[in-house]
Amino acid sequence: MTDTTLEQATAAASGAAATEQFRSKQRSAGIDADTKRVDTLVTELLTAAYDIIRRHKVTYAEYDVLKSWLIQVGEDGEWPLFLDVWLEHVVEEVANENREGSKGTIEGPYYVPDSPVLSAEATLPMREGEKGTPLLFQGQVTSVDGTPLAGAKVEIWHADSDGLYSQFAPNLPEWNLRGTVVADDTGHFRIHTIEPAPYQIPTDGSCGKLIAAAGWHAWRPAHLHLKVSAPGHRLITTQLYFKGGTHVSDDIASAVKPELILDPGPAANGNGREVTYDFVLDKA
Ligand code: MBD
Ligand code: FE
Repeated sequence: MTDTTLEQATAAASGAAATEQFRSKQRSAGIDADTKRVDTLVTELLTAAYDIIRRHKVTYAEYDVLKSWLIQVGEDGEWPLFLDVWLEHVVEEVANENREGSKGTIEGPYYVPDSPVLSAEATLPMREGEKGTPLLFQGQVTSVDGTPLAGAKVEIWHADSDGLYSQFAPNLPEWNLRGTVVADDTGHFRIHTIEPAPYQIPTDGSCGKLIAAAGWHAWRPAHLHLKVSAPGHRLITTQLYFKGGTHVSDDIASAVKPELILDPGPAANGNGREVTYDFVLDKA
């Protein structure tokens, strides 16, 4: 941090951007309201809440704290952050329980579709002199039967070395550290980027307040986000982490799986690190 005139990242600004992004990409478009299912799910959720209130003798003072906190989450635009950090991992677990190919994990609030299309070997869009250890992330996309998936799409997005995501923090180029890499005719890709920093939940918003009030920590381990897809196959949304990185074993979003931890070695060209990770896609 050298320039104190720079606009600071705030919970409300990134929350507003995440809310807007979510509204434009909802998977629920066209879903039919099934009265019976709504009744079952909401009744069970409320029943669990009644049980907690009775067991812990929740007071009116505590009820009002909850009420004002919930109001504030909305005002801060932090519902996408809250839900993706504390609930999405179980939705993902259920959605992907019968996959045979690579493991997925949560998408989180900071995916933006339609990032710049790049060739099979490419450097992600980044600023001149982008800070961080250079990273070569390479691999192959195949089908569960081993067939290479020519032209598979590898969408990648990640934080910079300050833990900030383009389009959700101020003063970053629009597509910084985001791209859609098209694998070659053997399904291979080579992506040149920099290693992201761990991500800290904004401390100045309602999610940060909850974390402080509960005595938790606010960190996700450093991670790469990916969506990998090919015709006739199930798209996989995943994240990859770095062995030995801080908070790999206590991610606030509970999204780390052992299969998703990379162990990069020194880069062959002597500049930074490199790692190979292959994606196996289930048939659609
Ligand atoms: C992130 O970067 C993220 O990946 C998730 C899941 C939640 C908050 C911030
Ligand atoms: Fe993330």
